[in-house]
Amino acid sequence: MDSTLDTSFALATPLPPPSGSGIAIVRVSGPDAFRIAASLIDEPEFDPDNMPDRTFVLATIRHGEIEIDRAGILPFKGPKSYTGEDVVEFHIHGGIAVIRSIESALLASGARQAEPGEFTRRAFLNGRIDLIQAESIASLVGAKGIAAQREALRQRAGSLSDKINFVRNSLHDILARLEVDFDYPEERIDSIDSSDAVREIGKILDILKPLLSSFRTGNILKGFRLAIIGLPNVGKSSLLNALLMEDRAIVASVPGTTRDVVSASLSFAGVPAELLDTAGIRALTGKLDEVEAEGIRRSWREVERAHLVLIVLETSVPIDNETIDVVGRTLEISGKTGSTVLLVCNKSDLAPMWESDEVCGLLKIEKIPYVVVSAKENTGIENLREKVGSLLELESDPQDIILTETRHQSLIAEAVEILKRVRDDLTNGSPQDVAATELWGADRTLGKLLGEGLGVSDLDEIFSRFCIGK
Ligand SMILES: Nc1nc2c(ncn2[C@@H]2O[C@H](COP(=O)(O)OP(=O)(O)OP(=O)(O)O)[C@@H](O)[C@H]2O)c(=O)[nH]1
Ligand SMILES: [Mg+2]
Repeated sequence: MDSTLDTSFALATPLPPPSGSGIAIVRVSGPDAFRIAASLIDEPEFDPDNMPDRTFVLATIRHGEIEIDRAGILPFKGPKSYTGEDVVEFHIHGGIAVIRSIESALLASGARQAEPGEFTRRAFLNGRIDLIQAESIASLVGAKGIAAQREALRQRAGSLSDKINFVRNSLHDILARLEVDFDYPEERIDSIDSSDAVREIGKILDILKPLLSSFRTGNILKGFRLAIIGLPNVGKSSLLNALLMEDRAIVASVPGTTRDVVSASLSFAGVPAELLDTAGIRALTGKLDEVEAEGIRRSWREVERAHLVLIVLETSVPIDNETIDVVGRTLEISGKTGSTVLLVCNKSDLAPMWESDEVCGLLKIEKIPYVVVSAKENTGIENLREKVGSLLELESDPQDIILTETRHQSLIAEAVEILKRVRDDLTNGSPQDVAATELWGADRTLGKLLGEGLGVSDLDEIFSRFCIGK
């Protein structure tokens, strides 16, 4: 996209179904937006300079001899518009013929079809918003649950940008004092010695490191996978049904009922989740038929893909080696994938053979979280839901900032690496001018988060994930 911006347009609402939709909105932005709109508006006269900004007017839209629609026109005068330029929205009837004819009229009047995300890109290029805020708009549009929506709105308001600016200001402060030192070694008034610099860098790391670890939650907020696993007949399918409050999976008293993965959607604290009920796991020996063996392989595959694994245990029968093996192997996998494991002691309505708080000891594992439920009697299910929410930190403190973008995570990780290196080098007596050069590198890396120093192809990549008309 050319940064000397021309005038472009796009349908800002989805293409309507064959039966049409109530309205469709076509947005036009750029230096000629008002002139082009005026040329298409038959009556009343469209004169944004002499009417209050953002006033909705009903007008007849005509291109040459052809009447296109009787529609609402909403002008936004730049620079106080979404893109920072003059913008006109045509709120037209949502029929495909109406949409196509206004698009042809706009093309014929000299506007160009906008690319995906172009309006937000214009807002960024015109300095209305920084790049983090621009990306938050794509996240908001793509949010599938209220948690992701809330976080996108916070970042749109500048929560993460403010934090990055704060960190960069602290860096500039250290740099100014380091540079005084080596530019004017005789004037030691405002200078900093290496141990002070090390301490100040430590404070910056204390801000950036928790931000980095919040990325795990940020990823989960977009939606997570929850696998339910365990030995046959422990009540996995019953648990799925209890969580869903519907009779989704077949439950039967014969072991080996579930043979394939059964998936269902559910939301936890505003976060969409995919629940996966799996085939009961038993040792893959010659006794198993081909179908059950394949089912078990699929169960393990779900454990590998899950963000959270619920291991269902049956407290009404003694713990056996097979149970210990399933728990051990799950923990081994979760250690590699970084998933969370929760033990679910089921069938609490039956006389227990063992106390639930002994479970980790009996399983010969370190203490890990557990809940006690009866899937059949529907007890403990609310507690289980709450436990899932707290383990995955779904209900974050409104003050916390959560990283949601891989781009942000990798730039911050890069800055953290540089800062750690500078801190260690200064501690080991390395010269301050070398440290200053490195710190400027960290500053540039953080600047990229806000969009500084990025090329056209970087921006192309970032905005390509936006939808047309945004
Ligand atoms: N008493 C009691 N019985 C339960 C409970 N949960 C499940 N059951 C029973 O245990 C049996 C097996 O339940 P399922 O939900 O099919 O167990 P599963 O783990 O999915 O079994 P597979 O699919 O064969 O691996 C059924 O007879 C259920 O009614 C519970 O909380 N209490
Ligand atoms: Mg089952």
